[in-house]
Amino acid sequence: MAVSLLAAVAHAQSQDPALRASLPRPGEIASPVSVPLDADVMAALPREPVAARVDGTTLRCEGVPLMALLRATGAVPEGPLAGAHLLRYVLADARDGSRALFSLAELDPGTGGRAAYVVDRCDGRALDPDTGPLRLPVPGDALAVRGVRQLDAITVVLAP
Ligand SMILES: Nc1nc2c(c(=O)[nH]1)N[C@H]1C(S)=C(S)[C@@H](COP(=O)(O)O)O[C@H]1N2
Ligand SMILES: [Mo]
Repeated sequence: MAVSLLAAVAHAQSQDPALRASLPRPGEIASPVSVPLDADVMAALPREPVAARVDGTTLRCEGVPLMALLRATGAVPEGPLAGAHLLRYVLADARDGSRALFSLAELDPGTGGRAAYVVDRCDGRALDPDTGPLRLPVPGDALAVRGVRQLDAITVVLAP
């Protein structure tokens, strides 16, 4: 009885970073982590509508929340982030060499809560080859400078 209770508590603590006796340290976190962006991965995640302003016009897009993608691919653990996870950042690279950066703390609903999305459709159609096939709108940003078109790679890096 006591043993199974202890096991249950240990299991719960291992699932919830806020309850861990020691927070994740840099040495325990892989870096860099490359996040797969193939259609199979995208298709397995719940899709959401996204309205993003770009230079005065509003794009009506649909796709998957970046945080859900990061969690589903194992790049980021479930639950509120803590410890060295808050020292990690997400790099988004485009085919034209454009790049954008987001801290995990900025994206995590438990801290900054800034939503970013990986979308493959806007205004009712697949993105054209110059813009897509994937784009990364960030509706809360005042300017669309991080709204990377031609999204090519997502990498999660632990700050040195
Ligand atoms: N790959 C890539 N994405 C990019 C940029 C860029 O130069 N390259 N410019 C950004 C800026 S500054 C703006 S305002 C918007 C413009 O998006 P639009 O071409 O759909 O109008 O794309 C953003 N995403
Ligand atoms: Mo811009």
